[in-house]
Amino acid sequence: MEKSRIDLPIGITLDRFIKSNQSQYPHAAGALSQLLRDLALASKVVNREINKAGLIDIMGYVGQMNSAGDNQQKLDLLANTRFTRALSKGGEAGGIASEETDSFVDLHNGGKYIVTIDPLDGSSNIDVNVSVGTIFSIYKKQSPLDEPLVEQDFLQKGRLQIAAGYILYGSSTMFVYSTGNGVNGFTYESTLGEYVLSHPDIQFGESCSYFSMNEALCLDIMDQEVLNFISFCKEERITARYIGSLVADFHRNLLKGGVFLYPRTQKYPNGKLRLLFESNALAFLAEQAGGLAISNERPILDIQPTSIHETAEFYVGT
Ligand code: AFP
Repeated sequence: MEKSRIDLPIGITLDRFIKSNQSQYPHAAGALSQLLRDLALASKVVNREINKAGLIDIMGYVGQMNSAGDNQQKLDLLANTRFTRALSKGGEAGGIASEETDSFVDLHNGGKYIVTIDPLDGSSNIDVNVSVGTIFSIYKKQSPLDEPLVEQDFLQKGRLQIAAGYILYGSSTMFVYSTGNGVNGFTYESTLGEYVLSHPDIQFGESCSYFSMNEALCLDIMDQEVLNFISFCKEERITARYIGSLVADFHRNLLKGGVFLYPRTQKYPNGKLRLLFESNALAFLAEQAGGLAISNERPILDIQPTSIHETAEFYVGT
């Protein structure tokens, strides 16, 4: 059955929005809602840490113990710890696969959802105060709930995502997500400590204002069609914009209209970006926002993953 899009006022908090969404499903027990709230909560903690990043060297924190007795960690590891902790304490995620770890974690709680997450994407940009992001996907566990998680539980087509989203830590911090019922964006209001709806029902602009790729790769690109497309963009005087932080590049293109490319190259013959941690979530949002996401000439959401850290070429946008 087609789910109707709910009409809620700008400024409503993420919590209330999630609750109203849930009320559309009379049989929902609230597990997905709680999971989304856990992700939002962890993102607020990560946001606080990222905002302190410039002070870390000045304050001499690196390599020292903090007041809680923990060793200070690199921010991407810290983000991984924060999200993992929030999800395991929340109790709704049965397991997590993170870009930061080799294998998945079974939380042994019988939870019916699993989460794949890139806790801090674009982290090489942190030192220079450029936007970074968190990317997440939520799936239903495929194996019986009373059995331990198996790798196969994570190797699901992107099409099976129940929800997906990202947090952009930029000039403002945003939580953008979809449960398959349109894409909504919430901006963090730090004095309230709340995300509030600022970008309801986001749709890709019809015109392509930007193309985004690392042009230094041009000599290594393996597909002539991609080179032809880049030439076409230049002939059409489409503006090039590339941050090197996938969430930030995707977000700009989503709001303004544009295309992001990470093609196959000599160095990355299968593309660089990870299917489970980066591309699938953004592809889900792109399709929900009226855009396209393809890899190897087919929708990326239809790829059957064969390993957790698998990569794929990625073209997404208007
Ligand atoms: P880092 O997390 O190592 O900074 O990588 C970021 C990223 O995964 C993605 O956010 C960018 O779009 C892409 O890599 C940039 O890759 P290039 O440096 O090869 O352009």
